[in-house]
Amino acid sequence: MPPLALTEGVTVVLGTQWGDEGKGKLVDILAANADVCARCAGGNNAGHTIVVADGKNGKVKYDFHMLPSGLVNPKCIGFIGNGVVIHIPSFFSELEKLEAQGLDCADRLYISDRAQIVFDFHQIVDGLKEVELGGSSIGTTKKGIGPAYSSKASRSGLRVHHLLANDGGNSFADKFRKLVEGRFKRYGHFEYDTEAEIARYKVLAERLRPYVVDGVTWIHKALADGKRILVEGANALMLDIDFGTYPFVTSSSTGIGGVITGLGLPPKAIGPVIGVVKAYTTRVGGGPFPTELLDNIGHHLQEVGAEWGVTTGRRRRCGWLDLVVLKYSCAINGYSVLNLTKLDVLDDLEELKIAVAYEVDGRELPGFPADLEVLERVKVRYVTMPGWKTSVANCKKFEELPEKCRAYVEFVESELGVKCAWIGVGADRESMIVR
Ligand code: 2SA
Ligand code: GDP
Ligand code: MG
Repeated sequence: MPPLALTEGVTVVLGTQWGDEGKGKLVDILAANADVCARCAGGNNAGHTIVVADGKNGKVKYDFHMLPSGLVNPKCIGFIGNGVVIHIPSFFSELEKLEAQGLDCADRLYISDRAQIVFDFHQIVDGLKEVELGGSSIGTTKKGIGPAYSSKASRSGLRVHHLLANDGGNSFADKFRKLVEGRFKRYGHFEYDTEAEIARYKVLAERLRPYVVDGVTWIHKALADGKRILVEGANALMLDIDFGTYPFVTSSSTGIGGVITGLGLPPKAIGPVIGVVKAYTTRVGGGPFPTELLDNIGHHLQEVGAEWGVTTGRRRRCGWLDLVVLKYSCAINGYSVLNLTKLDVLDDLEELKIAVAYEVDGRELPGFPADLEVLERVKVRYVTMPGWKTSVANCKKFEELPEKCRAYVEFVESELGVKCAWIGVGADRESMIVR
């Protein structure tokens, strides 16, 4: 596949580590050749920043949370699949903010009728659960993601089609009251005006109606019409509900499985799967992080990489690149190619370490362990490589990168057995080496 020419069918972009690898930027670049950009999982916990030239020697920065980042491209249609949990007021405020920045996208956005709704009470419960967990809290974004997926899994959640039922909102109101009542029983009577919410959602339903489609029919028509569909993963594999560092994970399937269930696509429809790898590692929120750097180097990566959460503004924890994580991620998601990002952030470092194995009691582990108690005890084995100590920001071709920098990239490629087809050397759209 020539790296920038999307073929007809489905191309997938997924996060390989703990998120914020720069998926949004790649999605934006690929969306220039996509007809549809789809979200399949997560909600407005995600944060994707895109930086583009404004045509007047300046830059515009767009932040996406629930809407697909491909919308920056005026011809690309946005689709929110059934696997997404949608907080409707936030959907409209995100849309309004983008429109205020001059991005007209309201008339090219569709939402699956099977998507689950996140309500304000889910967000309240998210906060209450975190308080209950005390010192072992997850560090969620408090966007109600976990509680909304809990409602879904316990079969009491409300979906978009429930909100739009043709009975004057009566069946929605009944189900909604039961759902809230259940939360009161579990968490005590928190401040929440159920009847006022029902009235608010009656109005929101009519605002939302024009965007809603039968999601399965819609995506299959797009496929049958030969459209190029780009799927934008949210969060990343190490935050996956099954494969991540459970319970320090989000509540959706963030890997390739979530693409299939979150859009209603058969496996045979899936084309290239692109893994986005940050040249070091970051994680936001609680949970284990074997290569975390709590010293000056960690601080340097945080500052130079501007590692702040796009949704919550929280400081992201930083550490060395971890090939144990990446091999695990490659095995599960089966990446066809990789996009290595933020290589420029490593420019000034004297030397660089890359984790190549985990050992417990002197024995190498065969893979990434499921048990966090084991993970807490691992001794990380590193290889050390010399830094290149020069800026790569203006490099346009792989050959222009300093030799030591190329050696870093080639080591990652040879260990993972997957090519880095794109290499990010800056936040702008143009700062991307294509091989
Ligand atoms: P949640 O809110 O239930 O999904 O949180 C559960 C864990 O998942 C992590 N998580 C994230 N990690 C990285 N980036 C995310 N998006 C934002 C961003 C995060 C932000 O792009 O910067 O602004 O803080 C994201 N969303 C969820 C979360 O930290 C918990 O560890
Ligand atoms: P996502 O959640 O994977 O889409 O990533 P985020 O947008 O949350 O975080 C990635 C951040 O890094 C954003 O602020 C991007 O603008 C920025 N970024 C992306 N690629 C590069 C790169 O190659 N170099 C630098 N310096 N910044 C980048
Ligand atoms: Mg992000």
